[in-house]
Amino acid sequence: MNVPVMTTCPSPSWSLASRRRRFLPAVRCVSSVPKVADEADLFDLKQYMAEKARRVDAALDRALPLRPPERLFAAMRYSLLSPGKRVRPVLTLAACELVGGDESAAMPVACAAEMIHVMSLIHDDLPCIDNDDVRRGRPANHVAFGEGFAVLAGDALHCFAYEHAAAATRAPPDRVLRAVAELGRATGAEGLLAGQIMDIECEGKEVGLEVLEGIHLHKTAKLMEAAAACGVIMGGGREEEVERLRRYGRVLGLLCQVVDDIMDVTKTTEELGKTAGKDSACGKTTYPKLLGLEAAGRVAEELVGKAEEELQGFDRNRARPLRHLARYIANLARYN
Ligand code: GRG
Repeated sequence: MNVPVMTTCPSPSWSLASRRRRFLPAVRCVSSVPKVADEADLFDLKQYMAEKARRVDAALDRALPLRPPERLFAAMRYSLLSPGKRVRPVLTLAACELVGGDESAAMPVACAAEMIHVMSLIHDDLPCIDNDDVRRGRPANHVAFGEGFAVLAGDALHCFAYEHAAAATRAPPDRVLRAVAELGRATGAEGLLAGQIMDIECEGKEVGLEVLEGIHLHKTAKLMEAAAACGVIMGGGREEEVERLRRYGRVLGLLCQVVDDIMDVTKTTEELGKTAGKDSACGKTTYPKLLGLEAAGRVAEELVGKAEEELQGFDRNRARPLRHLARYIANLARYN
């Protein structure tokens, strides 16, 4: 399928997009229906996710008890403990276990990844950014606590993420230092923030597939890459394994976004827990808008295949959760 690459996006999109090309070939749309999960590889991913998410929730709750200044901590806890899928922390835990590490070694860093993610959701919903009133099925943080508190709760969560990763981890200090650096790089001006800037700069413009992919690789995939890489680091994995999981996280991040775009069209606000149809209402470029719903679905399937490729060579049993996680995300429409 020929996808027209239309206009460019102002700096820094092109330089970042071309840098990205070295790591991940542009998504191709395939006309064939890709393979389904191996029938013999049955695994209850839903139960695995629920169990891991339950442990992450408990760890987050312990990490951030209510204390003075109470309204600030209440605002932080409101969003942090709201019902999210916990994809990033589960990614960290599963990647740690993939290389033979223990869940406890990775839990504080896993929680830090979720804290950073939640901070970005709070800030993203603000009237000055994406202006959304609903998040995870509840009033957004600024609706519940006011704009000032939402900004500060996001900032406080962001700081606490690094504090918690550094102070609560019982693992060799070199691993902790590396993980903290990974998270910082993924979040900052060449990571998540760059993606948000690109998004703002492209608002109201027609963009092509390459620019769209550049936005998502930064806005969504960078933190997933870091979450997966951090799991391997905390589990004491080899360098090559860190890089493989980084690539897996990158593909998973893109997959999340393609699925998110599809669900924005196909799901209701109640099903999504956030405003449905917002992308098209705001004139945002999305995968379904550029490719059509069916081809966007095929892109998602192709990304599942790429994620599975990155797991080849690892212990098959230990790789199971991650193998199924990609398919779980592609199937989210059914799970919701
Ligand atoms: C202040 C450093 C700093 C960053 C903020 C606002 C912003 C910059 C970035 C926006 C990032 C953003 C909201 C990206 C979208 C990521 C995404 C796919 C969110 C949905 O993730 P899910 O599906 O949601 O994992 P749950 O609710 O399940 O966690």
